[in-house]
Amino acid sequence: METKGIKPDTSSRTMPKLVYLSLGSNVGDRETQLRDAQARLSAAGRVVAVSSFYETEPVEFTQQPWFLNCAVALETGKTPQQLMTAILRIEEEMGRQRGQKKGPRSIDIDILIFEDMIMDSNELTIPHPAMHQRRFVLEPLAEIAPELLHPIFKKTISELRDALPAGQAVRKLRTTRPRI
Ligand code: PH2
Ligand code: MG
Ligand code: MG
Repeated sequence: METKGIKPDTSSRTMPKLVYLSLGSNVGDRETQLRDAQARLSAAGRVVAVSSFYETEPVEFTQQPWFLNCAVALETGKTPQQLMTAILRIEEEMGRQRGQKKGPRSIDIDILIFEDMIMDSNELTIPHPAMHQRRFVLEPLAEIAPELLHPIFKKTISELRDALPAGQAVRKLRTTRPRI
């Protein structure tokens, strides 16, 4: 077969991937911790979009303080496993204590979507298995990526957000933060 002028793509291993993350905090100075996590994530790639901060009602484990949540778009050359390792390190460096499952935490960084990848291993499930049920995820994410397609449900983030049942209070914070 003739492949005139078309070179095989040998750069794919290092091509940056577009990844969406959810950040949350409900212990300590939540706003400072979200900003600190965003800054630390720049070491793992290029932060290309950041949502507003949202004050959110705790869900799933409800007997805990309200969270501050946001969404981040990150361009990274890392694999999902490498990114997860970097995230666990950031959480640890920021003093996260692991106690009650889904309970209070100074910082939580979750991988929501990694390009259009679908994977399910012991350590990592992508897309995040609960993201489509969580207003605290979909509302911030819809602010930076309303048309992004969920690779399994083939629905956009704003469609998933609009399909949520009523409940799960989420309030956008007045933005007083300096632009990064
Ligand atoms: N994280 C959880 C469980 N519940 N609720 C809100 N509002 N925000 C969170 O980030 C959150 C939660 C487990 O990671
Ligand atoms: Mg989480
Ligand atoms: Mg987590």
